[in-house]
Amino acid sequence: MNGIAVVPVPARVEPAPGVTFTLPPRAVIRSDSAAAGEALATALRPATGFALPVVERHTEPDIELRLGEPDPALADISEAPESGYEIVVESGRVVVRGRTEAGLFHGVQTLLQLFPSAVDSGTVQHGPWTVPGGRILDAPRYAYRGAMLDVSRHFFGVDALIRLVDELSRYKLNVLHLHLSDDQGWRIAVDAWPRLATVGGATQVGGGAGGCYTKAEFAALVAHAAARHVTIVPEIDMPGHTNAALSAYAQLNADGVAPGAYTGVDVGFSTLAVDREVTYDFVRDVLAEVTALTPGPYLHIGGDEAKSTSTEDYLAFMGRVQPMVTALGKTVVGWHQIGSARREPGRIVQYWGHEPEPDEDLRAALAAGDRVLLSPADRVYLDMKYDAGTRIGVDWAGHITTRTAYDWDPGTLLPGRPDVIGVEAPLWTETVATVADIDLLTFPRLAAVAEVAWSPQAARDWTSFRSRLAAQGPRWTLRGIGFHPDPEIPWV
Ligand code: TNX
Repeated sequence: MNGIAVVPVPARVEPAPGVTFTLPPRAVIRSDSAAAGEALATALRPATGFALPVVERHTEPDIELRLGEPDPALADISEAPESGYEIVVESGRVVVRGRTEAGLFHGVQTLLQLFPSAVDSGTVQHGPWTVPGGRILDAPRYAYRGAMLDVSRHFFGVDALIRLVDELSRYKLNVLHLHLSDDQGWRIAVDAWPRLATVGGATQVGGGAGGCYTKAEFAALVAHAAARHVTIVPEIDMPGHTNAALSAYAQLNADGVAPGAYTGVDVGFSTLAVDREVTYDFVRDVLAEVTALTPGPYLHIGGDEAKSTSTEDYLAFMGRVQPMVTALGKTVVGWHQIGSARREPGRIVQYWGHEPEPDEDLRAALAAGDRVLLSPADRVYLDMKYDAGTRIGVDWAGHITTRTAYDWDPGTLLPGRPDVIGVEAPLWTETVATVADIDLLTFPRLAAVAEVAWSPQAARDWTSFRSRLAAQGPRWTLRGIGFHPDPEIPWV
């Protein structure tokens, strides 16, 4: 296991020099979890061409996935040992142990990366399918490890989201936050307010067709993600960034007049009518229907760049809306601008600044003891260009190379030791119109963010990361991911 190319780097790796496991054509997988067993077999079958039956009982399985107590040393590695796993590779067999289904699933992802990269091919390849011997003990640094996709500025169908979820789960990311509403488009069907879908979802940046997820489509996405231990976090951005809703329902506007659709890229010009009671009926209905679609603990209410809402109105609005989220049994998440609004116990503020000094809203959040999700714009904003030559993207927070996205410590980013729950990399889509565009800006930087969020700070360094990342290149190519060939990485 010396020099294994796993991303994110495991907390502890103990190589057994000279030992190798080779997957035999008649290999049997015995698993305590049908889901984890199938995840492994489904990933291995196309390239190996082996049948790889998954069974509950077997006296001499080749690969064994066990639910139960892994090494207690996991508790020394991580504050979230329940999502951890142990892998032992001997010459005759491989055993993966996890205390939970999630832990076992993460172990399976590591095991897949221990096989030669040809294992990611969709067609039968030559083996031998060998795995280096040794032991891995691993668990996450942070419980929340995410990416965000803005499906409002440009709409992406469920297929594109499923493909993204699959990639997230390969790198042990466990949240996909969807920015479901903004000025340019409303993207989730709401039965009580049907014009959100038909009018609010009708277009996008540049004037193209737009779109809106039906409840059935969204439920299919949530189920696909749950099977990969990925939570969908829905965001309804309010009270600004709301032109799509305002264009669908005149009564949500202060002057009672619906504006036209918006297909540009400006921000800060729209606001819900904060002193109309119907606004709160609307918000309550929307949040209830979105809650019913998402089993996860979080509901994101946006709250950024409300430049057309007075401070007084903003505070009043957030003062009423946050308790609605709590009443629905969800944890409030908002961009860090909600920091100066009335504090809902346990809420999470998502930090997206890039200044050395915290701004007023963030200071208020930190002083109040809010939990913090880190999305520093100059580190993990996937819509920033890599360099001046990147064909899409923006640069208001600077250029972000893979190294910039990698070389920072979430533990020391903000002053005063706030309660950091994790890291999330947002992809805003003003300039992102196709799946190829998503790929270009997301890979390889997403893998860097995954390691920042998963691996202990002491286990990671740039030199090791760049060579391990290089080995992901052929895997992405085999999986049809068009990554940016960052010149700092020695791609193989
Ligand atoms: C700021 S980040 C925004 C988004 C834009 C993004 C473009 C945040 C909470 N708001 O509305 O899409 O910049 O980079």
